[in-house]
Amino acid sequence: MDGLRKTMSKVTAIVAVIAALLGLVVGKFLWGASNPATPTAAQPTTLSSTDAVAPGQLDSYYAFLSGGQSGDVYVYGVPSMRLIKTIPVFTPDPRSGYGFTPDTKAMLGGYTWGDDHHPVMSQTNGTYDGRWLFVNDKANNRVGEVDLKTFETKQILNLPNEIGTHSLTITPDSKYLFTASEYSAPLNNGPAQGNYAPLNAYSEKYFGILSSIGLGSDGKMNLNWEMLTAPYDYDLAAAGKAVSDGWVFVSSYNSEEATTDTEVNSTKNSRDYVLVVNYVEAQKLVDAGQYDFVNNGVKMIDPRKHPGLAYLIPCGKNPHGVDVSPNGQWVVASGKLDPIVTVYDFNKIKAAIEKKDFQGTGWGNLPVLNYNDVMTAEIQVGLGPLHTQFDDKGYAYTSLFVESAVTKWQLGTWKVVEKIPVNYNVGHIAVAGGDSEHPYGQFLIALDKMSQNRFLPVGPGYPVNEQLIDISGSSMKLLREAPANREPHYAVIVPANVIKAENVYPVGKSGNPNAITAENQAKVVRNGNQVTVYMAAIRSHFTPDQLTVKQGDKVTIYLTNLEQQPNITHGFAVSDYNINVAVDPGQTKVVQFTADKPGVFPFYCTDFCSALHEEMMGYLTVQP
Ligand code: RUQ
Ligand code: CUA
Ligand code: CA
Repeated sequence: MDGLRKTMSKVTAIVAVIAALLGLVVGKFLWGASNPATPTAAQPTTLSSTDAVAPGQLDSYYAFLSGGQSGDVYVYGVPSMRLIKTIPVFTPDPRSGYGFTPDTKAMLGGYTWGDDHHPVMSQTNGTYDGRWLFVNDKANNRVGEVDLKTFETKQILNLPNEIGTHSLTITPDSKYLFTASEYSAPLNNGPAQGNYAPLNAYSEKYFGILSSIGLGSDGKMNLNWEMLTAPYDYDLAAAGKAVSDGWVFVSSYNSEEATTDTEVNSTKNSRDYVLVVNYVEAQKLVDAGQYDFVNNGVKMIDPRKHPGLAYLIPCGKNPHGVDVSPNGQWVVASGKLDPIVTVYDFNKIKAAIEKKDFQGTGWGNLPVLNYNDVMTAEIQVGLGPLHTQFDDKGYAYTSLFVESAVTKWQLGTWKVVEKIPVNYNVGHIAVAGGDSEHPYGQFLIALDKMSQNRFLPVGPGYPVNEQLIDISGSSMKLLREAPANREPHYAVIVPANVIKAENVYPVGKSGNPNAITAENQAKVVRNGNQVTVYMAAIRSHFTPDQLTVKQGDKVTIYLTNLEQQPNITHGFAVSDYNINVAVDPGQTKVVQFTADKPGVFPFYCTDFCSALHEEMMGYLTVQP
């Protein structure tokens, strides 16, 4: 036995040597190189409730979930509910180096978290097109944009006058995004301006803000204008579509203008309002230079001075979501404190505006439409309705927070057809394509704010629960569920073939002037105490792999991963210097630091890239 074992280990050793030699002869590129066939996305199929995605099979849909207080976007495969990727948007991410490199740090602007609520995807002709994903940050009043070719954050736009950027919606042509403030603030709010107004001046000096963001054909966001609104608290916004294209609808729950004990004081009125804004007219005004003033560099519109821009529609007490049906005709507001959703007919809204059929005026003399003239149905959906989504078969689905259920009802007949319990306290629900003019239906994810007896106990901080419901048949079926950390808030779900993800960054095509395209371009450039390194990473070494600098030198490393084989990411960490980045194939990233600690510091690859991954290292020598 012993003899056999020795012979076997000798054979193993010889095989290893041959393999190593082969690797050297063919080149260093061979290490760890296996080249699995490029995966192709599965086409959407109709699944029965028992269908699962077997190991080795691909999902048929992507779900993009806003990561709530994590400031990230989570990417799930549907129907497996497997988490495939976490995309950092508003929060630094040590795994990738996002927020640590100078460019991404500048993009984050000093903030180290965000509160993402509402993801929206770019659309073409009212259909999701898979180019970009946008998400709002309620905490720090920003909108982040993810490039869906690379699944990386490409832009963060600050909204200077908005406080509590909560809603986010996109027009069917992707020309505009709209967001509204959940909270109100005095103009010129903020420490830099020193303009302050006490809370007892709330009604006169505080304003809500509706922001219009223009989107270029290259996907670049620009802040077009901001509109003053009543100092209410705005929840969701929904851009019109088809017949209601050109309008945006915003729900507001604090028409009481409560500033203390809001829980009680904002629920005194029996009705609140949906704000209706004609954004085409507002844009024309701004294009003609007829905006009212500039605040923090933003063109501001005061709708009190321009009749025809904004209207108020009474709605149920403390509404939550407002949603527009795929054909654009039905505007649905959820009561939250009323067990009903209210359906308005946009054609009636338009007719009332044209006929000036108003029941009176509200904030700033804005016309208030006559509820009974524009309302088409009040549907008894159940307790605590929050959000409504639409499928491809003429049904709507409303989440019931208090009742912990999803109600299915029919457009046109306004009949409730079915209800399914969820676990529990559901916030948003997302139907595949449910925000667009062309929903895909088939799947609904209930984003439950809480879970009870669903997962192994993990201490007093409970996971939330994402539940996948099959809505393709005549009755809803719970397929599976996935716990998550606090708190995915809302989701966009699209068929897998809508997304055209890149496999690698093509070397030489990045347009980055600091990228190199071959190892022999690697170099170190010194200019006084500035040391600039153009470094290459390719299996399984860095070039150069010895860096000698003087204590106090400012070091900038442009690190290009020269790999063109998918999947081969290299990391770059420097011991004791608190530095790590991950560089994907063909990508160039910047590492910048002051060499303030003398000594010898290994740098090494942090991404397990090959059999010689550990050998992929070098030395930074800092001379005292
Ligand atoms: S909205 S959970 Cu205020 Cu996203 Cu409803
Ligand atoms: Cu490169 Cu590990
Ligand atoms: Ca209220």
